[in-house]
Amino acid sequence: MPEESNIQIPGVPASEPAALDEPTTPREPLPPKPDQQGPEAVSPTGTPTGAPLTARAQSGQYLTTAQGLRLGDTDHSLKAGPRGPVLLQDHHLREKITHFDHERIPERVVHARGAGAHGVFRSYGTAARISRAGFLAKDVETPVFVRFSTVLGSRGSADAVRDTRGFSTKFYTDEGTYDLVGNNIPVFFIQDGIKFPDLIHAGKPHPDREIPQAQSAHDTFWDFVSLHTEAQAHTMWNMSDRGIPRSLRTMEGFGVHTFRFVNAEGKTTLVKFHWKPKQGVHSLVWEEAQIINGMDPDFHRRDLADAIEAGAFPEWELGVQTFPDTEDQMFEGIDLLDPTKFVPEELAPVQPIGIMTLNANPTNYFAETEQVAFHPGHLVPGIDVTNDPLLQVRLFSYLDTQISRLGGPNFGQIPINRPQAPVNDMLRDGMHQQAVHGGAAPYHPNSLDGGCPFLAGQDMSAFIDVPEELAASIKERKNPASFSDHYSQARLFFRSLTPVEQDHVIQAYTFELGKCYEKAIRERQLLALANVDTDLCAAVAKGLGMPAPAATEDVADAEPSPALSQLGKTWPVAGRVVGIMADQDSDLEEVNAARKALDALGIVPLVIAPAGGTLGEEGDGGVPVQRTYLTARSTEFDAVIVAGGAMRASDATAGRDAKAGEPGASLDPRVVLLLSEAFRHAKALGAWGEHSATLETAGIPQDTAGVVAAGTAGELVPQIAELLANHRVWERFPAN
Ligand code: HDE
Repeated sequence: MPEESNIQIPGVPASEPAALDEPTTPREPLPPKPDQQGPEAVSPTGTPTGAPLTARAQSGQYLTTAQGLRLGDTDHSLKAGPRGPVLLQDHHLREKITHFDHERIPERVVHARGAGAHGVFRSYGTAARISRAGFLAKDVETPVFVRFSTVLGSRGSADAVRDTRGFSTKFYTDEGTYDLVGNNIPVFFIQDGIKFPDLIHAGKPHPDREIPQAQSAHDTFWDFVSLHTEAQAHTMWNMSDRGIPRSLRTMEGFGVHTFRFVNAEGKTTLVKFHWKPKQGVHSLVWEEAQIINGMDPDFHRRDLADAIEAGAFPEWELGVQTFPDTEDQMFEGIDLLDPTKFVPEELAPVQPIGIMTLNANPTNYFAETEQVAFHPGHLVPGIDVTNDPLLQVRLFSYLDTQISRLGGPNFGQIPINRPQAPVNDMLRDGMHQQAVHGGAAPYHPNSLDGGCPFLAGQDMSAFIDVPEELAASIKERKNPASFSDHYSQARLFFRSLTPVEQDHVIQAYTFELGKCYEKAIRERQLLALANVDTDLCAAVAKGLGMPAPAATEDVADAEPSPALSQLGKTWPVAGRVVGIMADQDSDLEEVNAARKALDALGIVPLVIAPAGGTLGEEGDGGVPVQRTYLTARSTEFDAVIVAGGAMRASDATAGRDAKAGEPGASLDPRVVLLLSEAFRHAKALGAWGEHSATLETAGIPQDTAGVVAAGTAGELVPQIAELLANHRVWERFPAN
């Protein structure tokens, strides 16, 4: 090595310091700078895995490129002079824009709009006799991630549309991930998966103008369901209140298909899954839903996240209906392999097997709710599929769709999709491979890697396909004869509803068909309704101004199933929202007493006042305002209490000096709107003391069901809570 180790630069005297020192002996790499550490390692449930943690995103000291290069400027592109063109050599600009250009991934072809949450499932052990699934043993706690969704709308569409809701649960069990990918409606539109593209093409917006968004009220949808009559049962559920849930927290969930439980002895039982919300099963009314979609398109998503953030963790009990795994797989005349049929609870009770609590919001929507990949074929030992032809096609579709949606076959390595059981597969390489697999022999059998990994037996928790004897048959494109009844369950559902709920169904069909331009489609759907129920058909036909056709099919009657009605029960009131309308004339002590009394019941009190800030002095005696006349709309509240004195319209409104209830008094039109909407939507309304006069002035009749006048806030709140337990004051509906 020359004595002078400085690099020589032509034209530069050797005595000048060299630009660089070439290291001659290896040295330890520099410790990473705080802002250069990798992203935080989290388990699929969002909890840190114990791997070295870094500070949260955006909190590192210096901004860097994706390669860890510290940046001195990210606000100006590199230009040839301040007014000159931008230079291609600006590597930071190119990285920043290129990454941005690719931030979006394809949305789901169906169920694009969703909301997710983390939680835990605790099993009761009641299913242990019929399933050997480890997570169903007594008192086992399994982390879960749930994604609720609408079906038809795009990712940016509104929440409260009339549609089926998806209810997908990922159980991160010790024996591998189990996905229960269900809906809030127990029957489906089609019996064979080959029809799914037809169904979805008909339901999605028209291909020419791409309207309407997230709705079934259009010609192509009703064209399909009226021609394809096996869809009538599911459509009937959509037209009922189930199509517009009040909250994701107040929805039931169903596995839809019949699945198979396998116990330790290999004995099989057929099961249908049910999620029963502890919060009750509640819906919106249609006018409310339409208002919400404009006022707050994120209504369901916000409600779920707010409840979890507030610690009001929603819970669902998981239950199963069980059926003997007989050769014909029929139960009480119902083909258990027909996904357009459900089994009434009166014939097969739902038996609870565990409880799920959602207790954490996602940290990052994209990483978790968007990238989560469900698949009905993600099974664990003890749970298997059946030959339901819809389920069989799903087993292909869900894996397939993730490859284009998540960009390759390694989507299982995305944090939210990572199993919490050890993974020891022989899948290799592919787009977005994250693992650095060691070893030489990713094949089986091998001798080079010691023969590893080995195959497990049933006693080592292996998934063993249930041996199933198949009847000798011919290969053909045909349905079994037992699939041919398309109307009896639509009839059973409609006739099991209370008159109020039936009225909603009539209104919904009339609305949806009223939006169809083609007369032939309306006529054909009326014909289908005639086969379901002649009164229903006549009422819808009347609304459409069309003649009611006669039934063409001889449809079997079934015993109504009262369990299908959402009415007539009482439910916990915790988590419901009550608006308290107050103003400068309110008795603030009473307002605070009402807030406290509601809070003690777990009800969320929101004070609505003319302007934001605080009523009275900030501090103990003051009342913080959560909503103003401008930001409030009746749809946010399950009940409304009037606690204000005047609530007069501002400027230039006649009678502004008169007290409410006095001649000449006039209320702010937004107050009138809020109260009259709440009244029309059958919500409980109340006032104490002289404030009843405000209700009167708003046109709310006093001695009406669900309109409560009390002496004090303390007397009023329990009465409002009692009404809330029924969800709405149904005897007042409709109130037009
Ligand atoms: Fe799905 N369905 N589906 N589906 N489905 C998808 O998978 C499909 C069906 C359901 O939150 C897709 O990952 C076919 C029934 C839910 O990520 C896709 C058929 C039920 C979700 C797909 C059905 C469902 C999906 C789109 C007929 C209720 C949202 C993106 C054979 C039991 C999952 C994706 C989530 C999503 C296909 C029928 C529920 C394309 C072919 C029946 C809750 O794979």
